[in-house]
Amino acid sequence: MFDELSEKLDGVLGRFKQRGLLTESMIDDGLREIRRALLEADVNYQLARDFLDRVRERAVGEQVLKSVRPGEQVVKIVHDELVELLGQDRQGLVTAPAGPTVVLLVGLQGSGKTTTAAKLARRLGREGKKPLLAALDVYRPAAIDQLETLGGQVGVPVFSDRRERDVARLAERALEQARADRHRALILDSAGRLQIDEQLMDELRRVKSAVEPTEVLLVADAMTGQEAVRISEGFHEALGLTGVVLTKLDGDARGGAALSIKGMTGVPIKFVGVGERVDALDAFDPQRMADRILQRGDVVGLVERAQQAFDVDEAERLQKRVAEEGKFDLQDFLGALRQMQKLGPLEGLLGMIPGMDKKMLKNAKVDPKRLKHIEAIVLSMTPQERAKPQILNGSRRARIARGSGRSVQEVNQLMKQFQQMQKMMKQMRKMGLGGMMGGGPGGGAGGGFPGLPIPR
Ligand SMILES: Nc1nc2c(ncn2[C@@H]2O[C@H](COP(=O)(O)OP(=O)(O)OP(=O)(O)O)[C@@H](O)[C@H]2O)c(=O)[nH]1
Ligand SMILES: [Mg+2]
Repeated sequence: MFDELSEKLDGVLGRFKQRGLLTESMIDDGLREIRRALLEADVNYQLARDFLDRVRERAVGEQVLKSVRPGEQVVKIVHDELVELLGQDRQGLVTAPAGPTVVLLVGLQGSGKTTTAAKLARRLGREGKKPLLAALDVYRPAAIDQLETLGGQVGVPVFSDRRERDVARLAERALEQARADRHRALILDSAGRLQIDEQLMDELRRVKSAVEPTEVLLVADAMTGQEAVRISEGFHEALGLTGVVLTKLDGDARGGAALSIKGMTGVPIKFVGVGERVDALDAFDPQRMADRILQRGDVVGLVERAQQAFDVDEAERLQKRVAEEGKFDLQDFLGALRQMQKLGPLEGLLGMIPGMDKKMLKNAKVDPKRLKHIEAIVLSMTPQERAKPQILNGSRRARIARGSGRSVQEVNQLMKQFQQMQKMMKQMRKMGLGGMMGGGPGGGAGGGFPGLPIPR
């Protein structure tokens, strides 16, 4: 989502870094470019101006101009100010001191409330909070069905009553149920409207006073850009929000909303939705987001995603082979693909690694539908072939194609993909990521997926 902004900032800051000396006018030229990049990313105008004023003040002061590596100092200042703009500290969910933590999700139609409810429930479930979901969208029966389906997917019960019309009463009863069953979290999925209207706000206010939620989270669609900021302001004024969940950050929104919400409303972004799947919810961390925008790589995010999805035993086995024995064969390839499948889009994941080549990522993408075919192909090989892919000549490939019911072309394509991944593994090891992340030669104890972090 921040690709364009990221690239532009990288360009300007890269030029700063190359210079031995900086003058005030050089800084001004650079800042003008940064300003343009921010505005193109749809950042609020006033915010962008204040941001640059602060950067300039610090950059021309603070001995930066006289320092040995002024460019790097400027980069650091931009980074710090970006973190400041995004909200400084990571703001997690507040937990109720007694009784269940009640999270009320509000937002316009289609912003992602119901999906987010399920994602949050999954997250809280994993934290041992034994959550309960409740469907407050009484206007569309399909909305209740949707939540029930999602609840089933994440293994969280759903409270609903298709006959109850009074939403505040429904919320109260959900809370009673949560208390009775000793749930430590209750997530209320409310109905959306096409736009902010008094009736919607009134209903939500009544829900709010009925159950006194610990958190009132606005679910806002990042794709709507500055509109998301305006909506946040409206909901905040009417309800007093405690946080924002910004969804669809995986789309091609320009990122202005993410960069403006905290600054414009004072309400922190707590989570971001990064996909349709129930595991595609990340805690929002200003520090990490700034790192990503400045292409410093979201290594921590990577660790967290990996932690949630990896089969640790399999990862350790792979890690050991690649790092210690320098081996990576087709069997490993298959294992790696299966792991990556669980992690969601490979591209998004690897994009978090600093220095990853974007073009290489595109080539390395795993199409979920192809995994089955790939499995069939690899399983049609002899153990020797899997271990030594270089022996796969034309006639062997033809046999494998027949055996797996795939075309020779597909077998060839697979081999190409395999070689790319092999190359990628080498590259990641070269960058020292294997070692840094608990594997790799001299990387100390620990196992991880080749090049990817596996915290223990
Ligand atoms: N790509 C992507 N899609 C998302 C994300 N969050 C939600 N969606 C999709 O957005 C659409 C709407 O999501 P819902 O959760 O039904 O939205 P809602 O706010 O509950 O909608 P209403 O109940 O009609 O107001 C669905 O197709 C979701 O899969 C996200 O983070 N990324
Ligand atoms: Mg909904």
